[in-house]
Amino acid sequence: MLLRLALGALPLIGSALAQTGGAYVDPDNGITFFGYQDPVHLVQYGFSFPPLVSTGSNSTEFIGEIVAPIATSWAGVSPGGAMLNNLLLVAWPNAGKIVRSARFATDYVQPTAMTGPVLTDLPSTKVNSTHWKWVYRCQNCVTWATASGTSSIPIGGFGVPAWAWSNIAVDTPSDPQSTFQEHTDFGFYGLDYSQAHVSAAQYQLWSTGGTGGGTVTTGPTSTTTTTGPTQSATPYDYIVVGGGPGGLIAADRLSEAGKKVILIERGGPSLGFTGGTYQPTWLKGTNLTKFDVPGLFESMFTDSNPFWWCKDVTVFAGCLLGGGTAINGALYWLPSYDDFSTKAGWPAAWNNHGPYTAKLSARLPPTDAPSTDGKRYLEQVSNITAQLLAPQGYSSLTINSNPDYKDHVYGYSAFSFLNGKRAGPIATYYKTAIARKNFTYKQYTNVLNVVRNGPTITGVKTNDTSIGGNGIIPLNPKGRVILSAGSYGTPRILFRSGIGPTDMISLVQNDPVAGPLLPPASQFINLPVGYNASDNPSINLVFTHPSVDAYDNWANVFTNPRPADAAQYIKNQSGIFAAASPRMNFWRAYSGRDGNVRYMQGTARPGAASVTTSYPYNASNIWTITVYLSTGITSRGRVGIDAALTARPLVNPWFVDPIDKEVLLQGINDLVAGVNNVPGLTMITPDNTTTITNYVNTYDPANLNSNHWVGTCSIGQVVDVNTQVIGTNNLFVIDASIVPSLPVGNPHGAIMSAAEQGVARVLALAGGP
Ligand code: 6FA
Ligand code: ABL
Repeated sequence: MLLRLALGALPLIGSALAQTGGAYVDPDNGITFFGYQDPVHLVQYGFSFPPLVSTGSNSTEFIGEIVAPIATSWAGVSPGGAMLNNLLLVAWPNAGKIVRSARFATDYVQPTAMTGPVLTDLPSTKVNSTHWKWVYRCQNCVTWATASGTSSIPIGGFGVPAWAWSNIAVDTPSDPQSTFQEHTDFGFYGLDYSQAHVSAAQYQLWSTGGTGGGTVTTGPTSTTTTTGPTQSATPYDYIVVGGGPGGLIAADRLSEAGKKVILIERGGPSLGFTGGTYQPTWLKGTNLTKFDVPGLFESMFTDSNPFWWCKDVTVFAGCLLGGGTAINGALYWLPSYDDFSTKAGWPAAWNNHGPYTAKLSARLPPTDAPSTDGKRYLEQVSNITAQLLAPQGYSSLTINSNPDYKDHVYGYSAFSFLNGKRAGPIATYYKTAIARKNFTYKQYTNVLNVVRNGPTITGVKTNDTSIGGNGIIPLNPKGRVILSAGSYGTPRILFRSGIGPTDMISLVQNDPVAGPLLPPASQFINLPVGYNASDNPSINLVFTHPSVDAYDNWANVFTNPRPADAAQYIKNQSGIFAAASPRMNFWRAYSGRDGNVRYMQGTARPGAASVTTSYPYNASNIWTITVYLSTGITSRGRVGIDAALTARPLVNPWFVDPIDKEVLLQGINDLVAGVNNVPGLTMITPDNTTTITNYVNTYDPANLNSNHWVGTCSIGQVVDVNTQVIGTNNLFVIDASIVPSLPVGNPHGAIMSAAEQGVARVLALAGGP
């Protein structure tokens, strides 16, 4: 029970602090707090003080709050910033109530009860299934006695409050003075306490239980991620599961049509305007998060705190508002005719994607010059790629102006960014949906299964048991559920609903939690969910060229960006940070010996994910071409779940058909044959100790993954022409999983066009709400 790792053991490191707090208004109680959200555990800590006075003595109290995801077993704060000789406030939930106390420690052992502070819980204190929240008034809390005199919160100046967190329950949860083990994590943030004061009238209102009227007037803003009050079991016309591109487009169009819609997303906010707060220090004071800034894309893979990845999917998948489009490279291609062709597996009725793609590009026009000043930056890689390709018969094109030309063409990388910021479906479709009164957005809520009576779905079961007591969100009569949980998430929900291959449903049956939620076996629906899975195999080739600025391999963009580039971006969202890493894309068609045409795609960017070479090389000149096999792939794999219900590939989809590999090898060999024609260009991975064939043959299969999974609920196999799950009356799928074959480019453009078409068909289908 010793608290060896102690807050006080660390020096106060004010100026060196990575994080600073700011003002925010808690939407639940309308109180202006000054504080911080710990980005790892997502706990919000806030304080609000009465006015500072220039004559006489200051008030000795404040209002505070701790808002914690339910995984937090206990959390505490030290407004003074150290563990020893300081006011410590700790809280945890127990039986639906908050248990809390003021503590004090004179050594790094269990802090004991502190006499002096008077704690009063304010009315917005609560516990629900996703969060607990302690909002309190702490009187006689600003100055306290210590062995050597007194100590205080520095309410007129800069302070470094500390927080402590644990996922290990306290020993006696009902006892406010319970002992507990040392915190499992702790941290500090900078807070200018001189700014953390509100008017006397506001303080009076809030400290006596009143709410509302809060404003943010000073300091950087942040928003709490608190969920609202407990939801009642309101029925909806449409329940959309998953806030990725498929779900956002579906939910927006359904709500636009006047339907009563709820969108349920398991993750939290992403872009600043959605409530996201995850920022590097250099963006403090702006409303821009890591997800907003295109130039932070490569840091998604190197962050020490990647809370956005779905932890129960074994490949990269984004579990936050926007799904993959909140964290992806945002390469954005308007679909080609082939992408929706019958040959690709689409029903003939889907071939004419034009009207739906037009709806998409009207909402979200692609750009190949995303910087707000219209200039292109860091273009050395584009120049060299052009020098490599032009002699091989490639022509330069604005790719999205000619979506059907994909043979021997290259062009600037195009993105789904707007105004120099990540946009995708979030800054467009979500933005319009959230403004509608008939649209409800529920975040941090995991849908476990659909609830059904044979072929008729009556609602969805969520992990939020505060809803109607059992977590079920019901449908209105004639209501419909749309699954948009992605190529891994949607199959898992189907398996857990008794829909899919027998072996997958058996795994669910064996699970002590999910098994009892299955319908009776007589109602199982056997469909090839998870089969026909496809992803582009991709191979990285790493080069050096003396003209290339590898941009420090993007290693410092989050923590320590080049100052001029950071300043330029903050000023007007222009410059290097206004684009993700890719600079150039190219395509070429090949005929395989089976008579099928397959396309190769290339993406060129500064930097490299890894270098394996026997050559000496200059790391500041490295750049990468990722070569993908695209349209025409014949290999397919299988996606499913394991006994832990973790979603994973069961059969890898790459190079199952040897002709896929032959064609990609041919493409790489052709590309590499031109390297010697470009002065100064050297390929370092692979180097001359291995052949291209050996390089490809020994490539780590995990690295072949290009994150473009489609097909696991393919149209015509799992869903019908209207995206309705075969054998059900009112269950639909609108996401990447219905796409039967990979489109020619990175897929989110084609997926969004498919979502536009899918939701139009659902709305047009008779029998709905
Ligand atoms: N596609 C492109 O076109 N261009 C790119 O540059 C590109 N890059 C990447 C990339 O760099 C990475 C790292 C990844 C992972 C993907 C990339 N993609 C790119 C692919 C593209 O993002 C995906 O194809 C696209 O986002 C798929 O869209 P879907 O709508 O089918 O699915 P998502 O996974 O995006 O969204 C599913 C949502 O459902 C998530 O928000 C998730 O949290 C939510 N969800 C899942 N299960 C749920 C449940 N049980 N309950 C509630 N919500 C759930
Ligand atoms: C995509 O479509 C791919 O899914 C991503 O894998 C790709 O990003 C982006 N677009 C941009 O081209 C790459 C990163 O550039 C690499 O640094 C990273 O190692 C890789 O994704 C991980 O799959």
